[in-house]
Amino acid sequence: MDDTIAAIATAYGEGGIGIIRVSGPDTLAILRKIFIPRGKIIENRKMTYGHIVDPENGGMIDEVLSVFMKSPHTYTKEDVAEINCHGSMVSLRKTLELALRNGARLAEPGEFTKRAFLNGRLDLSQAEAVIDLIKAKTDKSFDVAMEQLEGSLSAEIKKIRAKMMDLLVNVTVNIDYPDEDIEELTYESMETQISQLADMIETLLETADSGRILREGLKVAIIGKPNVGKSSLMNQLLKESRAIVTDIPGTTRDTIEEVVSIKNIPVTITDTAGIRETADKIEQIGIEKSKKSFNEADLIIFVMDSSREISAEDEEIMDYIGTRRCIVLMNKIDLGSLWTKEKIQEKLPHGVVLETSMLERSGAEKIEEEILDMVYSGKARQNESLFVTNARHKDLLERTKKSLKDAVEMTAMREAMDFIEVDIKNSYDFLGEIIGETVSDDIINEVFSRFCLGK
Ligand SMILES: Nc1nc2c(ncn2[C@@H]2O[C@H](COP(=O)(O)OP(=O)(O)OP(=O)(O)O)[C@@H](O)[C@H]2O)c(=O)[nH]1
Ligand SMILES: [Mg+2]
Repeated sequence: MDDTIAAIATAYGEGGIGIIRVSGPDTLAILRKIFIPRGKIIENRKMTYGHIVDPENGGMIDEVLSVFMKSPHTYTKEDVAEINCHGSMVSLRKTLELALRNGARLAEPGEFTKRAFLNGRLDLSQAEAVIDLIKAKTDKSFDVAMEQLEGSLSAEIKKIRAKMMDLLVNVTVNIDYPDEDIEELTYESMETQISQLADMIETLLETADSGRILREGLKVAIIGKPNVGKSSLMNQLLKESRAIVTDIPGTTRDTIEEVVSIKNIPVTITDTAGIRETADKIEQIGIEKSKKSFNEADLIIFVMDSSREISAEDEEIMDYIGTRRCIVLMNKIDLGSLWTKEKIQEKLPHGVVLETSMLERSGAEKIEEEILDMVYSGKARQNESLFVTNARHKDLLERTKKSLKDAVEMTAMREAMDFIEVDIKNSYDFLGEIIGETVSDDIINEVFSRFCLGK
């Protein structure tokens, strides 16, 4: 980290401005070489007007505003400069090249944030929140990432670890100095303490399913026979006329995927080709794709035409759904119903059955409510903002839980304290990995490789 890195920090493409970011010990020296301020001086933390000029030939590249920020109170805790160029890829590319020719190296993806982590400004879970923040698709996803960046998850993990450490110290003292005049640690007391720790981990884990969806989005596949109203539903959820709707069965032949925010949850909706036996080659391929979307979905919306008798195709689709999470829509309810909720519920006991009419635009609100309920199922509440969103964190919490469970069992069986101590120590280390205190370089590199350039 003794070198200086540079990158384009803004999104590629045209914009009002575009920013080149530089970080490292040579930042000021590089800035002095390539930037000529109007007032001749570059002051700390002061936005300065001037020009980017090639020192080799005096050629002017762009008219910019530039700021130099002295360490340690910067994003990376190093010296940082940000050059606000015109938002043209030509200017940005040339200014970056100039910085590179005058002492900087091109930053790797996520390297600025990695430096912030390695220099101790953020812990690992906070650094991971930065990428979630950038990629957040809805207000709620953004809030959850922001909360993590502010350190709410870290604080919780640190609190649990501190309790573990107290217990570990107590266990060690009892093992090593059993004759000293110290308070004896009973198995009963140990069991209570370890169970409390396990409960705290469990509470965090309960937020993980909702957390994952807030971060990655909920995948919903709309399936059903031809002509039942799948595309009409798609359009209603998107609030625009995206998919073609006609009264000809087999209108949708390819899958159509769109992302929409439903009650602040990022949802990827896929409208699919109606499933039926057909000799049409194009339709057959479409139906194969429908099945693929079906397999990948977190939630199935099975649409049926309630004004018609149950057909073999409906039966087949219901068998296919089995115990998957699903919402069944008795659509075209405006035409009357030949089906009853009970009949469907018999086939799909896990399903939530709703009556809808896409023609009369009734039912979409109920579907949205149902999606909301599913996402915040369990104990995770909608207005809570501490969620475990990250698969890496979830996995480490699972492992912590397992170790604590083993420890409780051994305590119950009155095993030697040394053995129990090992399990508590392991749990302590697993939690340490979440915040990056006990983590290998490989994992650090893996985490930051997911970032975009310039962050
Ligand atoms: N009466 C009535 N008609 C509906 C309703 N929903 C959809 N329709 C009509 O049913 C026909 C088929 O609708 P689509 O949305 O294209 O059905 P689909 O399931 O996407 O059909 P395919 O793409 O062929 O599989 C259209 O004429 C719609 O206007 C409803 O709730 N009531
Ligand atoms: Mg369709």
